[in-house]
Amino acid sequence: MQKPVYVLNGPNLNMLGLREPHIYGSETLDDVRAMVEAHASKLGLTVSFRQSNIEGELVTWIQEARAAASAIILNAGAYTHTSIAIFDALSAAELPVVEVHLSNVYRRERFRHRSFVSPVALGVICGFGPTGYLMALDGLKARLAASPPSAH
Ligand code: DHK
Repeated sequence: MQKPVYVLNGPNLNMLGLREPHIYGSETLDDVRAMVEAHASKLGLTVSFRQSNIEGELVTWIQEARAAASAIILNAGAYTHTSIAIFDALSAAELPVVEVHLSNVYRRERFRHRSFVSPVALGVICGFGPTGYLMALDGLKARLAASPPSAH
């Protein structure tokens, strides 16, 4: 059986629905989780969907993913723009990574234009709201079918 796709969400994403809805939309993180789980099941994938406000916890989950996951979908929130620790963990994970952002970070402040995730990502999706997570699953499904993950 294929290992799950880890769908990891960083700081403040637990506030979705309440937080600046004109930027991040009105869906809650539970709504996003439900959409992701339903779409994954249509694709024949399983997911482990998580959120943390703590950088080190995200690093620990990425380390865990190396052996336990087939791929990672990561919205690292603001840590995207600051975290060398997350960059290092992703580099060591040796897994396909899709970077997702709800908003189009390139239409926003300059400090959001730099990403420590993009250089180690297979692909980047931003600006499509929660649909971006589903697009990431579609992309990974195609990639995993083309080159199944090797065991670590
Ligand atoms: C989410 C955040 O929390 C921000 O810090 C990022 C990202 C953008 C998003 O659009 O999902 O800059």
